[in-house]
Amino acid sequence: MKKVSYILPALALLGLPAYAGNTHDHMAGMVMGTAQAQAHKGQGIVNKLDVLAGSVNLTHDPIKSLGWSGMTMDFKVKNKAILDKIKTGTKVDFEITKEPDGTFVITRITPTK
Ligand SMILES: [Cu+2]
Repeated sequence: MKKVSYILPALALLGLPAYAGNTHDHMAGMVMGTAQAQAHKGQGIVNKLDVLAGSVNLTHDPIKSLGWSGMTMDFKVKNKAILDKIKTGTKVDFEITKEPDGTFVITRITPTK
């Protein structure tokens, strides 16, 4: 059984570069598992904004409830109207929930006070 303990960390390391692009693929989501609409709170800076497409690129801080480290990534928003008061370069508080397809969408986003 000793070999297993060597192999698993090695696989984890090999897997990391594949996910480093712009998505967390979710072990963490599976562990959290239950509630489909659980909101996870995060903070970040808005790098890019596409109101028409309903997408926003954020550099977010670690999100503890998901076990995510901080990173830069794209999110879709649940409702485009919530981007009305958001501008590029703004520090924001946001909430994301997991969709049935496994992606995370922003359900709330507001400038950090
Ligand atoms: Cu991320």
